[in-house]
Amino acid sequence: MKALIIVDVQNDFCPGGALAVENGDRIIPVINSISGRFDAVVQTQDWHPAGHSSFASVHPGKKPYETIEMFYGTQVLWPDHCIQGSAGADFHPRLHTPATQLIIRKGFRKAIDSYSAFYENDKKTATGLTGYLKNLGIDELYFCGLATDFCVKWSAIDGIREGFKVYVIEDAVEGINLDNSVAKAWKEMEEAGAKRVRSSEIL
Ligand code: VGL
Ligand code: ZN
Repeated sequence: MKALIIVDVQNDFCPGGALAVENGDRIIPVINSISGRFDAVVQTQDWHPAGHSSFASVHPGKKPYETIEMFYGTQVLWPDHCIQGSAGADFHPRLHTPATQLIIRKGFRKAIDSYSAFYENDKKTATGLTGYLKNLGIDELYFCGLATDFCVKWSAIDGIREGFKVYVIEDAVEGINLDNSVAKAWKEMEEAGAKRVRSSEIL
């Protein structure tokens, strides 16, 4: 059984948003055209409290896209984005969501960022998504959404670690691309065992 995991298709990651991914909204009609073809559809929602530790604004002297060492490793610092309850945290209005069964919110603990749909960035604190999918008998995951080089990549690699067969839909993802990170992300995902597919190959 197949699940579609729609990662962070939120206003702040789309053009005009606080952490806009170039052409981030281009993928929305592609996702809308396939979301009815899965046994389950899950969305993730980046959901930060104000003053979250991943925001450059809370680290004196730091600017967005610089990095900092956190207790769990190196963290890229971001502009303030996807603040709980804000319009920027809402799903993009053109994303059709009737097939969505479950919304996994992440990044709501102030001291730790969370890119993956499965684990926070400490790689220990689970979201519960593995249990949900396994209980439904899902064994194949198809990833789409934003951003290729952060939340999609971490989710896809964790999906493989959790024992699923993982596909990443290349025309239904877009990346932030810091220092060639989109090309690096594809390499890491494919080396981990993810398969790159196009939306037209999904029946
Ligand atoms: C994301 C940076 C910060 C993402 C979320 O959805 O890829 N990137 N928060
Ligand atoms: Zn975030």
